[in-house]
Amino acid sequence: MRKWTKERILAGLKTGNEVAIAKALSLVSRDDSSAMEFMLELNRIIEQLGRMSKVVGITGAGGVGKSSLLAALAQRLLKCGKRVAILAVDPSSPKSGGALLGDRIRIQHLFPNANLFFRSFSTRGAVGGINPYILDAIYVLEAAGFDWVFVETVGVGQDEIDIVHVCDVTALVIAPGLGDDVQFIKGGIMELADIVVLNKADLPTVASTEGALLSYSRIVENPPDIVKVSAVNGLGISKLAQLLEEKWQSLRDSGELYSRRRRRWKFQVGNWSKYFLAKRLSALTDSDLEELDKYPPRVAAVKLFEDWGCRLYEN
Ligand SMILES: Nc1nc2c(ncn2[C@@H]2O[C@H](COP(=O)(O)OP(=O)(O)O)[C@@H](O)[C@H]2O)c(=O)[nH]1
Ligand SMILES: [Mg+2]
Repeated sequence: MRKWTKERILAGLKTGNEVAIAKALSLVSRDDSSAMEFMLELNRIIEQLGRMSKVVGITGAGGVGKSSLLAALAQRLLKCGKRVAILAVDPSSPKSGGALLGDRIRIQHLFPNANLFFRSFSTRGAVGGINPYILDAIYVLEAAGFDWVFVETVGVGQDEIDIVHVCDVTALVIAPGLGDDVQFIKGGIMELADIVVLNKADLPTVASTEGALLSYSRIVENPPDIVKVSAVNGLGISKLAQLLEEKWQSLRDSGELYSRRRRRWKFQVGNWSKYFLAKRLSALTDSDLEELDKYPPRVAAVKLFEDWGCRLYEN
């Protein structure tokens, strides 16, 4: 068997080879300088081949049907000849332990399919909601030429907000029977989402959730588009696909896509910086700190930064 050299991985990525994608993902997840060189190669591919994926965040409470919806949506897009990648983010809390399994199971029937890629990520080790490696995974998938990259996150606190900084377009999924007020108002995501997807429209109880949603959207300054779907019977799925496409195109045409991507870049730089700082701090030993323990904590912290060659105050 031929060895998967860096050159072979890059060549495979250009053609969307599945093994090459998996190898590239494990390469970028290495916490060393080889990952950085590889990121630069990815950047070159993205620029040379003019690759740009439509990156869509799918968020919402556990059980609203995000994974089922993504399976239906992926099926629809694959039928139109599109290449689709799904990244499922697992908040790795014991409470939502089943979420990951559900994510994979709901997409399983669409495999094998060379145009579909699925990977789950843990948020463990992340500083703030989004694991920085997920950001690099999006890079890999973009270089691999996927038309659509979906990022599914279970809405737990900060994740919901952070997803907005990671994706081009964000859709909030809600469903009847999960406590309407909580779903709409929590964390202000309703104001941040581009599209609100009301799933499980096949259930009779959808009417009251729809009513609550409409009256809530009237009091929001920039109300999102609302689309009613059913992941189980397919109602509204093609309309949702169309809406996502239109939303993305209109963001690109207005230039907003580029400002969002700029914000995303800045967010990612910040996220990585926090990661590196946390890593460096946790590597400090008691003897490293010995010299500093005569100072009050804030002064000690400033001195620590000075030791690292970073002056926080002018004088
Ligand atoms: N009736 C109905 N049930 C659905 C629909 N979509 C998902 N479900 C069910 O809702 C449950 C949670 O779905 P899942 O996709 O795992 O939700 P997630 O946690 O948001 O990813 C499962 O039992 C699904 O079968 C739908 O459109 N209608
Ligand atoms: Mg799920």
